[in-house]
Order: sequence, then structure tokens, then C-alpha cells
Amino acid sequence: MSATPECRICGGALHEFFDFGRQPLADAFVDPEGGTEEFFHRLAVAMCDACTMVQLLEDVPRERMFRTDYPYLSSGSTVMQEHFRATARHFLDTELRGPDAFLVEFGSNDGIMLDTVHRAGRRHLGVEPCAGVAEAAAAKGIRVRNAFFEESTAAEIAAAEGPAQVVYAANTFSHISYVDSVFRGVDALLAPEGVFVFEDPYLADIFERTSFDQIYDEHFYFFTVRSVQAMAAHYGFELVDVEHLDVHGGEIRYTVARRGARTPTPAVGLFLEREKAARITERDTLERFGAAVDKVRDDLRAVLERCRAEGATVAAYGATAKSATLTNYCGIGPELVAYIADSTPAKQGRLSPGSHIPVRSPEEFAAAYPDYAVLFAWNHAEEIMAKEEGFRRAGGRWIVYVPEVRIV
Ligand code: DWN
Ligand code: SAH
Ligand code: ZN
Repeated sequence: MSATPECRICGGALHEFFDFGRQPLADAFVDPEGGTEEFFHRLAVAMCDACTMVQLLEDVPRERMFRTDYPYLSSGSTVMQEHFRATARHFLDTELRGPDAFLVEFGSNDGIMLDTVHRAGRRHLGVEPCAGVAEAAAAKGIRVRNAFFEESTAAEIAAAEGPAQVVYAANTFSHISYVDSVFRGVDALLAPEGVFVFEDPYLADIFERTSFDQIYDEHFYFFTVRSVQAMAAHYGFELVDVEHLDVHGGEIRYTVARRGARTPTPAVGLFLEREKAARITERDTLERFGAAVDKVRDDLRAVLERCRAEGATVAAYGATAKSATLTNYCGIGPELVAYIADSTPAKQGRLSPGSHIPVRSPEEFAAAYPDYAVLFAWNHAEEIMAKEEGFRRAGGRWIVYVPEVRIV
């Protein structure tokens, strides 16, 4: 028997509330010619009884997930391009007004955010462990360091370039189990009045929308305002602002400063009240989530089985990391979904992790529309449905499963 698992942040006791069983790495698309064996791990989520942080029970070694050939390209969505342009402009207009102001982004991927900072001629540095996407950013003239952000990397950057007014991370901080090292790194790098800003999927939205596919190897933590406030305090910092974002199915942008450096905005207290009223960290909410997950699984399987019985053709759209949990937990393979259309070159011609559904180009989708398409990239619904108007015009129907299974 293993010992009672402990919270990665405060050491409190963890209470497991959902087990997805054996799951593959969500971004490890498989070469159909064979070769390397797939890596599986146990995917289960728990909440800390003390600080309420929701986290995975097991972490996958970071080098397995974030490799040279990491396939996800942030710039694949025009809505996300606009989101990060606006984010960069906001920093340029506020924290980065001083002539020598310096911004460090970790998890900068292909440079979707830093591109605007770079074009404005401002000091910046991306820290990105995946060489492929880091090179894509460097090719645009963006300064990138090919490394994992942690205490040693941050200390080296501080020594070489001086303090940063902004340390920023989107959809990355929640990917890092070793938050202690990250906070020590931020401490080494951040200017006295600087801010550490990060945005990640919001647990309240995941529960409200039953978007259980947000849970996969890379997403280690599921933040709330309450748990982030406790985490920041634990490491000598303070949560000073929060803002809800509509991207990626609902996120929060957290602004953290050194303790006492800034006055918290009313938004922090407001969100804490709302979270309390929504009972998101209560046992009954966790149990309801589990029941809702299994209902989505059963409903989606029923729709797909019916399509198969009727001889209808079914594909999916968006070979998302999220869809690894969806397909593997629901038992959806190529017999139910013939292929996944996706614009990412590195995913095309490969098979989805674990479920082995072939990934094809959107051009192949358009060349012979299926009767139904399951929207795996449900967080990009508006963008994709607008782009693929021809599919609906040709009589095609979308199958969505967030917040519930529907044909639209
Ligand atoms: O947190 C993470 C987020 C930011 O990105 C990472 N851990 C991994 C990744 O997660 P994901 O794969 O679930 O992200 P997306 O943005 O939902 O993926 C969308 C997929 O759909 C991409 O493979 C690109 C594709 N796509 C497409 O084919 N046509 C997307 C759009 C908008 C399109 O028009
Ligand atoms: N910020 C982008 C990319 C998110 S994908 C966006 O919001 O679209 C997550 C990224 O985090 C990947 O590019 C991955 O390589 C990177 N990452 C994971 N661990 C990291 C670490 N310790 N330091 C820096 N980047 C990391
Ligand atoms: Zn804890």
C-alpha cells in the first residue's frame, strides 16, 4: 500500500474524486508505421483537504510530455492570436511603460504573445522547453531560451538581464507540478514592484460545463481563486487581481505580486464569495461532477452507436490534447469516429494517442464531408463553425458534448 498522497503545495491530505484509469500522453500522436511504444499513466484527480488545490495524483516526467517534437502550435487559432495580441498590448500600456521594462514569458510556444512585444521593440524573453515550437518563435525574431522555467533558469536570466517587470505564463503554470521551484524562480527574477501573471482553465467552469476533457497529463493543477490565493501566500506572494476570460472554455487570469507590494482589487474578494456560494470545493459538488462525466460518456457513446447503426459517416474536428481523455475514457476509436480533421501539420498522418483515430487535413474533410462531425475542439466552436460553414450547408451536423451531448 502506498502512503496517503499529499498535496504538492501545502502537504495536506489529498481526497481523490475521479479516476480516468490508464491514459496515454495527450499530445503523443502515434506514427502509423509503428516504432516507439505508447506510454500510459494513471490519470486521477484529487482535492487537497487543507488548501483546496485540485491536482493530479501522479505526475508524468516533464521530458516525456514536452519534447522536441511537441505538436501543439498556439497560433493555429485566429481567436487566440487576437486574445494574445490584446494581452501584449495591455502589458505594453501598463507594466511595460518604462523604457527598459522587461517581460519574461514561460511556455511561449510559437511566440503567439511575444510577437507583439517584439514588434513593439520592447525587451522580452521566452522560455520554452520544446525545441520545435521555440524555433518557430525564434524564426519570427523573438528572443527565446530553450529550457524549462524553474529556479535555476530564472536565476540565470536575472543575472544576465536584470529584473523583469512582468513574468507571464498562459496555459503553462498549471502544467508544472514543481510550483515551489517556479515561485523561487519568480522571486529571483521579478522586480520589487513587478507582477507574475498567469491564466489557466478555471475549475468552476470545468465543473459547470462538465468539461472533463480538460483533465489530462499536461494539466496538473486546476486552479480556483481560493487555491491560488493560498498557494501565492504559501510562497511569500499575494494574489492581487483576477479576471475571467472566455477563451479555452473558461479561464482566469491571476495577477500575483510580492506580499504587500500592491493593494488587492475588489475582484479578488468578489470571486472568493462567488466560489463559496457555488460550493465548488464541497464533496457533493465533486460527486456530482463524477456522475455528470459518466452521463456525457454514456450519451455520447449512444449517439455514436446510433450513427453507426444507421450507416451514417462520422468524423471529428480538432485533434486536441483534450480529446485524448474523451476518446480513451469513453472508448471511442476509429470504428465510431473515422478520422479527425486538424490543421496542424505535425498531427496530420498520425493516429490519436491511445484511441488510434487517424488525423487528416481539413482539406480532406472538405473534399467529402461526413454526415456528422464531433467537435473535439469545442473551445474553438465559433471559429471552426464559421470556417466550416460549407459542412452545414452540405447537410452536415455537429455533435457537441460540452456542456452536454447535443446535435447542432
Ligand atoms: O493547455 C494546452 C492548450 C493551450 O493547448 C496544452 N496543454 C495543449 C493544447 O491543448 P489542446 O490541444 O486541447 O488545445 P486546442 O487549442 O483546443 O487545440 C485545438 C486543435 O484544433 C489544434 O490541434 C488545432 C486544431 N484546429 C483546427 O484544426 N482548426 C483549431 C482551430 C481553431 C481550427 O480552426
Ligand atoms: N502559452 C501558449 C502555450 C500553451 S501549451 C498558449 O497559451 O497557447 C503549454 C506550453 O508550456 C508548451 O509549449 C510547453 O512546452 C510549455 N512548458 C511546459 N513546462 C514548462 C516549463 N517548466 N517552463 C516553460 N514552459 C513550459
Ligand atoms: Zn494543499
